[in-house]
Amino acid sequence: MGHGYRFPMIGRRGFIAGAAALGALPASGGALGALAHETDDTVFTSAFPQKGRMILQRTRPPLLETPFEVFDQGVFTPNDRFFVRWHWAGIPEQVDVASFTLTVHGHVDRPLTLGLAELLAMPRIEYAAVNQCSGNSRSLFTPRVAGAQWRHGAMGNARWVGVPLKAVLDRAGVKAGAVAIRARGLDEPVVPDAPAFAKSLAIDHARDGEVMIAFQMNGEQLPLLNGFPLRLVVPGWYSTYWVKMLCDIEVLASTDDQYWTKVAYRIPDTPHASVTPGETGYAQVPINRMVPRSFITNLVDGARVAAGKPLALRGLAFGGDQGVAAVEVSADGGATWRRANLDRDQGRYSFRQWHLTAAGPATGPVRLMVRCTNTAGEAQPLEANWNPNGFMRNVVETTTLTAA
Ligand SMILES: Nc1nc2c(c(=O)[nH]1)N[C@H]1C(S)=C(S)[C@@H](COP(=O)(O)O)O[C@H]1N2
Ligand SMILES: [Mo]
Repeated sequence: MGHGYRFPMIGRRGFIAGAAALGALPASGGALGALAHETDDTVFTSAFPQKGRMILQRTRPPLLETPFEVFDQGVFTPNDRFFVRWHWAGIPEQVDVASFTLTVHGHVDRPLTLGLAELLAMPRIEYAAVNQCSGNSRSLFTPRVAGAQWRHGAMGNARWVGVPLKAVLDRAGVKAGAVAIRARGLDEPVVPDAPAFAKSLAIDHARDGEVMIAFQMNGEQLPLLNGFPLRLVVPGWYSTYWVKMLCDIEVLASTDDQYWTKVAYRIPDTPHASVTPGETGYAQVPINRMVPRSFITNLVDGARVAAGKPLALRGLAFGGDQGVAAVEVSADGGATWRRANLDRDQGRYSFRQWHLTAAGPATGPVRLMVRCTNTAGEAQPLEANWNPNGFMRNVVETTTLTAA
């Protein structure tokens, strides 16, 4: 509290980045695409405001993926390499911080309109949390499914600072009988009569004291494309709920029947949200909490390593909506596992780095598997899940090397 956080890069005129690039064409790509997590036809771009070199998935609306090598560089994902995903292309190119407001209305005693200065004056909370798209790693689904063909880079970890959503709801006074809040941002559909992106959370979840209205990411203001000036952070839950450019919170007295909650982002109500391709008639529920995942980050598929020499491995893991209890590595297809060393604990919702020196591999192909178990005892499955939206991949990943 009282640290005098300001928006250092903006004045009264608001956001000042090369915002024209929002509509720009991708920079020429491919040239540096030699890392095995990216293929020869991967297109890179550095043309988006406040973003460094990213994998271009789509230009309008922008879908930018974090190149995998970034995950080997630290436990936090730098803001300028953090992935970007929007549903509609109607994204403001700048936001005027002096006139921006957040409105809280609906089933409340006192509808509110808060300016940024008022929010910045409220008591703050801070924690690290992974923001991961429901469709992260979708390109690995077999059979292939429609949607952005993300590799593993539709995720990132940041330290978030903001105010608890609960504190703002308390100021408005939630009335008895409220069942949910629905959040939306400044972005707008570009198709007539299409539904603006909005997501709802159950009222108890919204008031758990952890769900945050964030204004700081890794010690800086949010990049425009990550939701400047405010976004919801819903730790442990998929990022579809992490509404960016948050400007409107409606307290609902009945369940949300709008498209983005009622129809979109639903998963089969089955173990691992998994069904058989072609299967129909199964029950569905809104996507919700994340599940554990882990990655080797210092070696990618196709890397050559020295036979007979100890092999230094390191990577990232996260527990979903729980902390990381263990990370294990197998070099024999899952028959035996060795426990990795866990690096510093940055909190339950954060990435956790791990490292392990594996025995020198014999000459030939080496298949390394990595598995995370979270503090609730939930481990990554050995078999990949499948669903028609390509959501919630969390199978134990395998990295194939050649020892020579
Ligand atoms: N206002 C708004 N917020 C949004 C979205 C959107 O389209 N509009 N997309 C959601 C989805 S599906 C994802 S994956 C995350 C991506 O967050 P990021 O762009 O900061 O990485 O934003 C979420 N919040
Ligand atoms: Mo997403």
